[in-house]
Amino acid sequence: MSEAPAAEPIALSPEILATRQEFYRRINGGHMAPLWEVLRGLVPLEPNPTPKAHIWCYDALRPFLLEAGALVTAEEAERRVLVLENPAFAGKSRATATLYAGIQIVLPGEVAPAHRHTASALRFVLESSGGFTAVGGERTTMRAGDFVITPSWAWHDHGNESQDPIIWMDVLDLPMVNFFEGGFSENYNDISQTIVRPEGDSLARYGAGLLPLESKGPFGKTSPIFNYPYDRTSRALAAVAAAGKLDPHWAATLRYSNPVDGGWAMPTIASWMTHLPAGTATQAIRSTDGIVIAIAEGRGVARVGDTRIAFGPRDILAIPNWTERAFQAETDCFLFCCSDRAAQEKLGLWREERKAA
Ligand code: 1HN
Repeated sequence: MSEAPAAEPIALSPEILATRQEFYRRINGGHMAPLWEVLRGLVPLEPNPTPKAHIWCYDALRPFLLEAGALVTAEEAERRVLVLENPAFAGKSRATATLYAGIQIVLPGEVAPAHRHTASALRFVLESSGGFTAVGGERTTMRAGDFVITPSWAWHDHGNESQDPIIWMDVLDLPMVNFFEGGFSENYNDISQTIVRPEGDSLARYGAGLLPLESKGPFGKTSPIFNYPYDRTSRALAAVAAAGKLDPHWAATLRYSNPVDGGWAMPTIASWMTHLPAGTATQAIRSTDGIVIAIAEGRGVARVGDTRIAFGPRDILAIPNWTERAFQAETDCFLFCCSDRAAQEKLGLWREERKAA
């Protein structure tokens, strides 16, 4: 990227500087400030990302999650989650500049009580032998690798009637919602919501390449499919990769789409899955969105800016906006990815730059 030549700094006398400082002090008393002192920070030549590239290794994180399971019940905690805090945002509950991420555990027999909020949530299931979530009156069993959506303002509660803990990654658009100060939330009048449709109803109506004649979904701007099962996703991607040429920057990638309008599955958060067959690699690319990746399967190495990061199954990666990323797969890799691209595209902000080999 070519940089505009910086304006020559003008040498100013101490008298002029003092006069200006004194002026700034006086206008500051009237709650005003000189734009010319802050202009470059407000309008950078290009993004200067705040988040750091980071990996949360599942093997290191999992014992803490089980420890939390012994310390507090899901019901008492409301949501028993370890928040994944980007090192650049300590105490701010952010994995990237715009996305919250956490790891949630529901133990056998537990319920995470029903509530709803304006923030949209997604779940990517890391470990399960059959816990469930209920969304808008329908239950879905959550299996490892499933991508599950909780639309804005939809009632949702989680439960686990299996013999083993269920563990998943939550990603919410909370930093965006809270930037707009558009946060509302409400508790349901019972621990679990009333179920009004049989399991699988949404997938049958909206997820079979067919649509009801009246094809407006029940969830407004969010996809009416609220569980995109991993068996379908991984089979589709394996077929795409087997069919031939991989994209140099994206390998085999398919995005999760809203069947009603063909757009992203969620209004603010874009989501896709990338498959790199064993031994393949992608070339560097950067884009203005900040990305959270959960490794569904496989081992490999990510390069994020100048950092090399070895990853394995169920690890979580934060990729800062406008930072080069490239991946090498040692074994067959399936990467679940989500970012603020959906929101950025609506605002006309999203850009990408693909590096030549
Ligand atoms: C929430 O409602 C869930 O429903 C998980 O599982 C994480 C983090 C912040 C605010 C609400 C859930 C959350 C959350």
